[in-house]
Amino acid sequence: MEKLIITASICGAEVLKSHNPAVPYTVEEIAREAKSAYDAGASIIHLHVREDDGTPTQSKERFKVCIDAIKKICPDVIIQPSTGGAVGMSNDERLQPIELLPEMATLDCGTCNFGGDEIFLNTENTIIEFARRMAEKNIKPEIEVFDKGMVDAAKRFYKKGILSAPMHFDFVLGVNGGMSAEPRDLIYMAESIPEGSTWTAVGIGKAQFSIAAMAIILGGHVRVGFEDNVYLEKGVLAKSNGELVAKVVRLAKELGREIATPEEARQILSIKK
Ligand code: KMH
Ligand code: ZN
Repeated sequence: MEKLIITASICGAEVLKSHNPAVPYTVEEIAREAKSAYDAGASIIHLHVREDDGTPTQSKERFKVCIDAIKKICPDVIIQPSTGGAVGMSNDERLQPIELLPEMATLDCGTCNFGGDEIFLNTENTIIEFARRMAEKNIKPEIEVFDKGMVDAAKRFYKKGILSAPMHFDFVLGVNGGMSAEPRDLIYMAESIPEGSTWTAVGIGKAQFSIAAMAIILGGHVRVGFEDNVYLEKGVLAKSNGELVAKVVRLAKELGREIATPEEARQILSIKK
């Protein structure tokens, strides 16, 4: 089986220090968390950034400072900025980090209820605009899907030439308003994508490590991190993103998957620098 790519979602836009004091806000904290994940075996950092007080921002300047700080201590890691940002941000706000020409960025492929009155809005025109802007800049999209219909949307965009092969999907399972995180859900998603595509999976909250184990067995890749889950095990907060990544590395070892380096991840994902 292919080596396992581990993505660390170190920060997110919604999770707070009140959920786990190790959630990073400042540039130094973000760099520290990226390094802990990288040292533990992550080859991709899925990156959101914050103001020092924890407010989520998509500011190009803030992204640049954070990316530079991460690159200084993890020179070969793949940085994947979010273009999802936080609920309620405008498209222009959300797109700012792609101006920095990262190797990858997320492309959210549909709208999702996040609970209460919160709607993570991604109209078809938004998705098309984001996909085109990324393609112009040769940025590999990680197609984030919260539901099966979003996989079908990506396939339609591919047929229209808006997305190109090989596509790389991120199945985000267990989001409030999205698909659940049962074994059958992951199998259904993995069997729904076009041949030749790659995929990673993330289980939100308590589904983090069951989804990780299933992804390892099924030949997919894994995302873990504070954006998605702050616990190492029931009732025990993780002290760092590195602890979450290290747990995936242990699972992979037990299940016979080797861990991909950033360079190997680039090859697996067909990322051309
Ligand atoms: N924070 C969510 C509204 C992404 O990074 O592309 C969107 C999100 C998805 O996290
Ligand atoms: Zn994100």
